[in-house]
Amino acid sequence: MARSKIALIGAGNIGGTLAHLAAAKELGDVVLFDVVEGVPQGKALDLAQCGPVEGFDSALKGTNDYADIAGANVIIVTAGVARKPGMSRDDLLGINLKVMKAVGEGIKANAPDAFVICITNPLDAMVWALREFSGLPHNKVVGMAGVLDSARFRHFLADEFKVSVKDVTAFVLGGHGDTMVPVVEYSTVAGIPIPDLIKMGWSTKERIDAIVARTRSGGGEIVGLLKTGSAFYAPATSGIEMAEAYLKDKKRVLPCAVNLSGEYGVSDLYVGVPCVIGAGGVEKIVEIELTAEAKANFQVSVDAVKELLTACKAIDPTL
Ligand code: TXD
Repeated sequence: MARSKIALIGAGNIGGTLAHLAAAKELGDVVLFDVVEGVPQGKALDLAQCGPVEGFDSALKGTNDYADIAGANVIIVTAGVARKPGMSRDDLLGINLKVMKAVGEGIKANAPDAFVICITNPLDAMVWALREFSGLPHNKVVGMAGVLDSARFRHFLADEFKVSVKDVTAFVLGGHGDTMVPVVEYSTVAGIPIPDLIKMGWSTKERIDAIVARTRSGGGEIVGLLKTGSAFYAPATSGIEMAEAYLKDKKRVLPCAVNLSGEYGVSDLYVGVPCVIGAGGVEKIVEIELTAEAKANFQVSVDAVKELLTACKAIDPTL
């Protein structure tokens, strides 16, 4: 059977890490695309030279030509500009919208059958715009944010409870970052919901609230430390988890930015909710009954995404 092909649009910090992870896990052959000449070629060659040491046979190619993404099974998009300190995700809107147009057209012309994962910020607006520009079916275009936000939440919770990260599950909804909605009632340690753990004296409501706040600003905390860019290891590994779910038809239940058509009372908007990812792309959207508090927070998130889409439409009237 032929190997799968994974095209990575954007060969920056996340793109390079994605390429390494995809090759090391032998998910398929990797094409690294960027508009900057030399960078994708250099990174691909450097990473290919990891092969003999790490023992992978995935082929890696760097390119500046969209024709090279033809036949890709999965495309992960990180192209654009990353946040600098003091810059909000929304400042990125104008610049990255133009990038999504170029990328969407490149995908439409060369790899319309791919499963597309968008990572570029502001995520919920960019994945929507990328879907519009590419014209692909909604179930084949998703955004990565929830896997990362819940990984951050799980890391902090495992640290708080002094248990393995493996036993911590987290349920998050809504937009990326500031407006994400962690649902503590559905977040557990080995099936025990957080409110029960608080009753058991494992933590306090105040400490959990502080963890929620730290998770929401988790991206900003890293930007503040790095100063020259934003997080890339955990965002890349989160994108790979989604790609793997599709390529291996794993039917993983993952929080992803997906297009809603009436679920949670929302239509024609990409926002983060749990969904089943398998060979059919987004195979099912998981709709749970929310507490009044979660519902109100989710609405804040939805309104923030709507505002971004209005801004996108003002910048590009073809949308
Ligand atoms: O959870 C999430 N979704 C995120 C999102 C978590 C962390 C970072 N997130 C966002 O991902 C971040 O705000 C950025 O918008 C993207 C990519 O972050 P990365 O850290 O990889 O940024 P880099 O290193 O600046 O890489 C971006 C690359 C760079 O090599 C540019 O030359 C290239 O994108 N670029 C393009 N490639 C292709 N086509 C076009 N038009 C283009 N423009 C720039």
